[in-house]
Amino acid sequence: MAEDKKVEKKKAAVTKLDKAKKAYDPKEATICEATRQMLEKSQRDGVETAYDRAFDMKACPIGADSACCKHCSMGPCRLNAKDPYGKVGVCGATIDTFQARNFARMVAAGAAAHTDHGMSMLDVFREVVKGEIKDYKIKDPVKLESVAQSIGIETEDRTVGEIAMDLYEELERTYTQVEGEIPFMKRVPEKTLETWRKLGIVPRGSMREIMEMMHRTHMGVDQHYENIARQFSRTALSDGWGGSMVATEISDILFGTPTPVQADVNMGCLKEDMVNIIVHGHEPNLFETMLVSVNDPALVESAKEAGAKGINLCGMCCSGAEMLSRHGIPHAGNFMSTEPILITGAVDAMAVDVQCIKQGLASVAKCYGSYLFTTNPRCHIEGAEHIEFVEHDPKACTDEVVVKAIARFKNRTAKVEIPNIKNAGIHGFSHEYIEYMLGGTFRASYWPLNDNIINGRIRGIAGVVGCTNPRVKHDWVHVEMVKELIKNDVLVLQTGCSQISLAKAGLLTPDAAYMAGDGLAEVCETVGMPPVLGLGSCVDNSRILIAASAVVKAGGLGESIADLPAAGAAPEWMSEKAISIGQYFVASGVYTIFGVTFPVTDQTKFKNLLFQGMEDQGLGKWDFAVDPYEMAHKMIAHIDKKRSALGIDKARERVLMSMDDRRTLE
Ligand code: MSK
Repeated sequence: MAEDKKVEKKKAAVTKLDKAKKAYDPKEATICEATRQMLEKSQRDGVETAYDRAFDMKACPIGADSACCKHCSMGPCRLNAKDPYGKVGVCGATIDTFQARNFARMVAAGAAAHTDHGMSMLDVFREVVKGEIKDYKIKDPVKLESVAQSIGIETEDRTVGEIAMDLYEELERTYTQVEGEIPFMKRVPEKTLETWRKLGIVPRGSMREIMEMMHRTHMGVDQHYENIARQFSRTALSDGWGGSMVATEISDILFGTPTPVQADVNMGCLKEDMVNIIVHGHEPNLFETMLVSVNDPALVESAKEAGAKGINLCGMCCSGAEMLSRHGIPHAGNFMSTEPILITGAVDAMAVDVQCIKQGLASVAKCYGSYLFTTNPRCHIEGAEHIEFVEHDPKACTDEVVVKAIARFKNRTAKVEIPNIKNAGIHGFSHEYIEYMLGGTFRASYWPLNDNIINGRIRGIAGVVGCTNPRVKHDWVHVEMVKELIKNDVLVLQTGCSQISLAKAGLLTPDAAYMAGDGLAEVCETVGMPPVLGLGSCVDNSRILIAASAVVKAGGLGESIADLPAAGAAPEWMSEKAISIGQYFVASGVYTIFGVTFPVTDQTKFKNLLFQGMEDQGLGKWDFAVDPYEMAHKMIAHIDKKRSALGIDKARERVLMSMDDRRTLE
């Protein structure tokens, strides 16, 4: 008992800020005004956040270079990044083996997170189709048909139920297939697939790929960095073209394919006089049911009886991005704002499911008397209350969260301070909507996009995605890099926390076209679209892959994804999922640049493989820079290199010919 008390005392010490210590400057930590305001308040209140911890604790330099190995108890071993080939591990493993194995395990963990998410969605879909889950239904039968057709399932004269069951059985192979190619390989451009077949990296089911990846990186198994790299490419592809793609497509079928919707982002979405509930995480089921609960007349009445004007529901991180895209639900902030929002004192309950949930939320929530509820059996947090979310009776969980949030509202003691900042924007672009927006209902096509790339109005396409990270100025790298890209006529597609960074900076509105170069601005003004298109959550990077395939198939820009004038970036990444995403972009043929830090040792064969060798094999390649302008210009240089290879490096204006002109031609 005395021991328990000691532990509790220690815990309190680490969550309460030592005001005597030199603190970081919130103005230097973020460009998000709302987050800054809350960080200043956290310092006044003596509450510690990830910003304090990042300031206090330097990243481990050996780990940052990926120069350590703890795969067995003969070690852990560490090598010298300054002299990478001067030493080997106790077993004889070289620096290249160290790095390749570490990188591979990051890919495996990231891929596992996305594919497990996708598999959960598929489980829900199966139970809906069988009639066992009644709270959800197939909301988008048109998408159901088109996904089924894309992988060769017969749809004519068949019921929705029949198509759906076939689709379930087929997509289950995305996870369980022991040999042969997974279903969505049918969507990959032929030449890209040919390259993968030649390299032996066409993915089987993700369970097999991830299992093999973990086996190969066990002590004493695969000790050739090139062979390990082939398997981590295959594992990453089983995520992007497998697990993540299933998550996106099934979520669209069940909950609706996003179409553009105007919505607000930022902490000003909280309302002092209402019961505020935040949903944070990744799987849309919890949030979809929470939406039902907060609109339940009995619960709304109960909130009013407690003195509130009603119940206010907001999203954060990728759960938030899903609901922002599908329903226009306000989004309160990205990953590095999840602790700061609790400092408002206005959050009555935060319900979380999986991924990117900081353990530190529990102590910050406790400081302000807010509830933090975990809901998923895979994610419990010490100090948070767990209310299990069960899809067969989903409202039981969400109703309980609402009831407790109402009780907290009634007994709020924390002083409330909500930053009065909201930013409107247009969200909810899908690859289907991009096709419709550019081509129209009767001639939906990617050709107008390709035509504008060929004629040079649009220089190229960039996918800017990923997290935020306290090791760099929050939101700043995303925003500056994207501004530089659009200024240079690069159309930007976004997902995840990056999309929210740009939405807060006002770039997800058609008006932002004024910041774009003349060519891109002309296209945006003609179509009425923003120069930055938000495609949803981090699993929705699969939408970018599908769009890239559609661009190849529309013609005129080469035969494989590697031929496209396109680039990818995660300027403030932090998670293993980001590494898996980066690797499936690279393996798909995309030049991909990361910021913050990159887990390799310089001047090693492994780094060279990632940064050049993969491109030589017909894939894309990795790159790294910290400065946002340098990152943007590296991407632009790659786009220009591809334009030149395609012979479209000189802008070609489309000439409208009169009959006289035509006669002259003849
Ligand atoms: S939530 S993985 S911080 S994008 Fe998808 Fe944001 Fe990165 Fe998590």
